[in-house]
Amino acid sequence: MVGLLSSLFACLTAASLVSADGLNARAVAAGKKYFGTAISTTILNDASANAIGKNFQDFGQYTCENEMKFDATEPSRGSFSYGNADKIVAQAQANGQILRCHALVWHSQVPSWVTSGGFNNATLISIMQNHIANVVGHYKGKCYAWDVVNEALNEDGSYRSSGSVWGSTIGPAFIPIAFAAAAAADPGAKLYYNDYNCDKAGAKATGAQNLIKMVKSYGAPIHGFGMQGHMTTGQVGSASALVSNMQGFTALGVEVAYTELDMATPSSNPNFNQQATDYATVVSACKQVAGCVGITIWGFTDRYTWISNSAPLPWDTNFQKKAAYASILNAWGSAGTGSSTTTATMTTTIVTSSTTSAGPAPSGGGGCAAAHWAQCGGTGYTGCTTCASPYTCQYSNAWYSQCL
Ligand code: 9MR
Repeated sequence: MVGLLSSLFACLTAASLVSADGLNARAVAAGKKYFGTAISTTILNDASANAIGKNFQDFGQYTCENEMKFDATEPSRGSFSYGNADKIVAQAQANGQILRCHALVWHSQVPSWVTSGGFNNATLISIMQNHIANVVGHYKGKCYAWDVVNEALNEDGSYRSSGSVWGSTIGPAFIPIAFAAAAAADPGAKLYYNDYNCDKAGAKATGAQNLIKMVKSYGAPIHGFGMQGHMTTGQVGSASALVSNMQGFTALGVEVAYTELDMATPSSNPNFNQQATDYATVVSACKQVAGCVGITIWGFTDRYTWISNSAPLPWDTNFQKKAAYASILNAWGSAGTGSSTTTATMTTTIVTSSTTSAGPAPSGGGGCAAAHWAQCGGTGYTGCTTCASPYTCQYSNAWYSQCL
């Protein structure tokens, strides 16, 4: 009888551990903040897809695929529209998922009233600042991070001008102006520059590092670099190349994240085993870099990928897990016995993280002073917890306190 009961107990224990396992649970067990996904109105309206997207064990973080972009949030001048994004934010908050908010200033998905308005430099700056103040203000306290500026570089690392109303009208100065505006609207959000083809060292990654230095030289805060990670199966190469590239950014004092990871392979002739290997390489690289805070995949099912004729995601078009799922899981490492506790704690802290009032005292090293705007506390943070005079360390959310 005792043997039967202990077997039953062992089964129940195993079952509860299994149910608490998943891509996000493993990422958190490996010391990361999240494993997440882009989510869209299309997903929310598809019950089968949404059931997968709502699973916190797999996805601890959401990025709106299109719903927070300029054309969605300010379709006509001064008229703001948040309905679709708000639905995604509400689902994230109900499930305890962190939000990466995307994207404030981008040359694409800008409404024609901006691109064809013939605005001069000063007017376009004020339009940009007003947009940022409104959108960031609307989501204040809810976004772990904002992609403030997206894809401002050419492939050779120079600043994009052609095809960008911002670059061609204002010049590269729009970038620090945008970061300063975002900081003013939500001092607690991590402010990111986000771009593609910056996964390995090269001209564009160097350009992104120069951009980060440039923003800092203007006195504006920048906290993170988003490597979008739109990759191609069979062309990812070694984890060590990805690691050393990330270290080039973290050496500048910013965190990094893979913000839009997918692994293209033709749906007519896919190589899912290589794809699984390549996903694992990216996970392994992020795992090796303390400043890599998490990974977001750009959707999770091949049914709704943005890439035509491709099967780049870990779930197939019928919502079945592909080889990539297990390889990502394994690359994070074992779930550990603490995984269910860890995720439950995260849920609680996320839901209550919208306050900007005084919160728990940040923990970390003493005997040093963080500069104005710098981080001074938060989960996993180990740097200075006091601020240079006259600034004080102000709690923003569970992951972030800042010298203000
Ligand atoms: O996935 C997005 C797709 O639905 C849109 O049609 C497209 C418009 O340009 O944007 C896609 O998302 C992009 C992201 O916002 C920025 N990096 C590149 C992504 C893929 O194009």
